Amino acid sequence: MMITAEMPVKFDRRKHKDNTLLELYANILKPRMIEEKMLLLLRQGKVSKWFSGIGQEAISVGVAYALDKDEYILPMHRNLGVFTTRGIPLNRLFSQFQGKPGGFTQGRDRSFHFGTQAFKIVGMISHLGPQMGVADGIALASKLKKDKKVTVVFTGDGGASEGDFHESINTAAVWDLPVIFVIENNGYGLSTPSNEQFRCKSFADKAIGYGIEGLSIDGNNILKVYETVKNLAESMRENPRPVILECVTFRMRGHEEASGTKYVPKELFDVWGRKDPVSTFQKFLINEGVLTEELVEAHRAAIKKDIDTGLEVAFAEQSPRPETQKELAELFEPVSIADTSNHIGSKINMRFIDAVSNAMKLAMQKHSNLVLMGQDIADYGGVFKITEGFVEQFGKDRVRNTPLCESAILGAGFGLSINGHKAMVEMQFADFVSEGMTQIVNNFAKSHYRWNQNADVVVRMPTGAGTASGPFHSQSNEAWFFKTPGLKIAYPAFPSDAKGLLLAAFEDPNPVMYFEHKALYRSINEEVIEDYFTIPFGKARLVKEGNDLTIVAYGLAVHWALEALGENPDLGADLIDLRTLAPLDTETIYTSVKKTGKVIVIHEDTLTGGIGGEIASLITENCFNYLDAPVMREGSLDTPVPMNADLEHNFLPKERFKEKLLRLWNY
Ligand SMILES: Cc1ncc(C[n+]2csc(CCOP(=O)(O)OP(=O)(O)O)c2C)c(N)n1
Repeated sequence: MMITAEMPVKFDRRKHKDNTLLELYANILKPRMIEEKMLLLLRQGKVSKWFSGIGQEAISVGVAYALDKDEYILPMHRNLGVFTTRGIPLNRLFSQFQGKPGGFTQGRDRSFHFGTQAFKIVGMISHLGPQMGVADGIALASKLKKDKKVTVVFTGDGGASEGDFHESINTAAVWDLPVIFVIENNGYGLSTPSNEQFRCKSFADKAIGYGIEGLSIDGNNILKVYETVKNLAESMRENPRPVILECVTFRMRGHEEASGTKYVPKELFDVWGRKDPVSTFQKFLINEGVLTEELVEAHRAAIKKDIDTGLEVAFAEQSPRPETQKELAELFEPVSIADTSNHIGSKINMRFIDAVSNAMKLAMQKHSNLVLMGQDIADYGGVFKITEGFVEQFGKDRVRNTPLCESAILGAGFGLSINGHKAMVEMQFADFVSEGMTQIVNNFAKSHYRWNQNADVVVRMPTGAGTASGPFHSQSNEAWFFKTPGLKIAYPAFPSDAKGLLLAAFEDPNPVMYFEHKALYRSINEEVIEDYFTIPFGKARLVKEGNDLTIVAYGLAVHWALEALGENPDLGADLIDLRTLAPLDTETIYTSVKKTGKVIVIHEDTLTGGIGGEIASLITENCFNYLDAPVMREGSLDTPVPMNADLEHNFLPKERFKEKLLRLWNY
């Protein structure tokens, strides 16, 4: 049945006990009263920004009340009722709103942008839609653990236009994940009315396209929301599957308080005002004899006291004192990984690709909670055959073919991590990571700093040119991530390093971008320790030693440098293979430059904005007095990667590097 504005809110008591009804009432009254207080504080300049959920409380409260307390909820910016119904102490919420240390983000993020494992809430990032892929991962973890839990994620009718909506529901459908996708259809996305946002009559209709169940209910009727979610959850715990639940409601205030409501026809406020979820429920309960005017007053007085006490505590709190060291230290979860690369044990000859595959196999054996995800990685073994045979050994639950949904799958990696797993996401080609940038640079990279939640995800990135594959299968994009605080980046050049660094990446609870150059996969090999070993991040390798100059390189460029030095046997150079770009081993670079006085940085990435610029700048600032020549760098042409092999060769910096190297030597 289509829910329309004209339909009155019709409650049906069914068999609900008085106590349940009264608890629901107390729970829906609380966010309303908090919001009324916040609007007052906003006018007094004591709160900076407010996204109001007035008129929509039945959804937040009904959903949160229907779930078990240990089931994850991923709310949005109008879901105060989720936080209050989960029982978060108000002083902590108020501290959070004011950026005080007693909140959940130590002043690092605003209002509802926080999560808390203690209350099983995963707060939003501003980008809205990516939240839904994260819910997929949490639900996948539940399914793998067989803990019979459902996950609820919220989105608005505006957020539902984002690609993440499609990707995450599609993934949940294919994997039968127990996620309730709640769409709060409140008529507007900022100022954009529904008829400019979507064409469907009801969001429930979208479900058929995903092959799943979809329901549309009156979002202003708390009993309806509560019963629907309760019934769905009971059934989904036994029979895991996703469901779309549209809750039709209305946004009674502006997008946020400063933005006003001029664009909303006034009569809509009248119609929906009569359907107010708090007053209609209150009236119903009084008519049912469950609630009295006295009880209403008693509830109000108790909540008011709670609010006043909470505010007093929050206002009395000092603002966080900036401590630079602390800010930097809390970007990552602390970790210490041993260097066991000197491990004495048998070695076998491995190509680069064998080393990557071998490391993944050992990591899967060591970490029973590690889940591999990627396109075609299961029975097919991946396009490079790195996971060939993995399904037989580890099963399809842990070696998962994914639909073509980079963003949802990266989000799912984060969700798995939130719910106790480790994840590896393979980009089929590093180029395709652009489809999932938000998850990496906004979710993975920022969550530990924001609310102390690590993203235990390794993103494998088959990268680079040299295979005449053209602009979309050849790019170097490590610099996209290098400039984002909160990510670690490995980029090995040799099979041993590939293995030791990948195993370290899986031990590290922080997000790691792991670049593996496709042209190295089958072109180089060496003796590699057969057993498990790790190489800690942030330690470069001196591949060659000499006094004339320093070459700083990583990935395929290390091999170009070796080739150039082979052609010039009289040139004595320190060749530094960075091995990891973040953290960057500046100490090894500076020590060498101070010795040689001349340095060139070479990378395959295009020159402008490449990592070489940053390294050159660091060297200039820190080694200026030791330099006998300008700091030089070389990279690919500032164009897309061309397909034709001759054009590609010209694009790549190898020949220009060789010339520049000699110029520097003779400087
Ligand atoms: C990716 C992205 N684009 C734009 C915005 C700006 N923005 C914030 S909320 C919003 C409207 C969201 O509408 P809806 O999902 O319906 O939720 P509602 O605010 O109505 O609850 C917009 C456009 C954003 N936060 N993220």
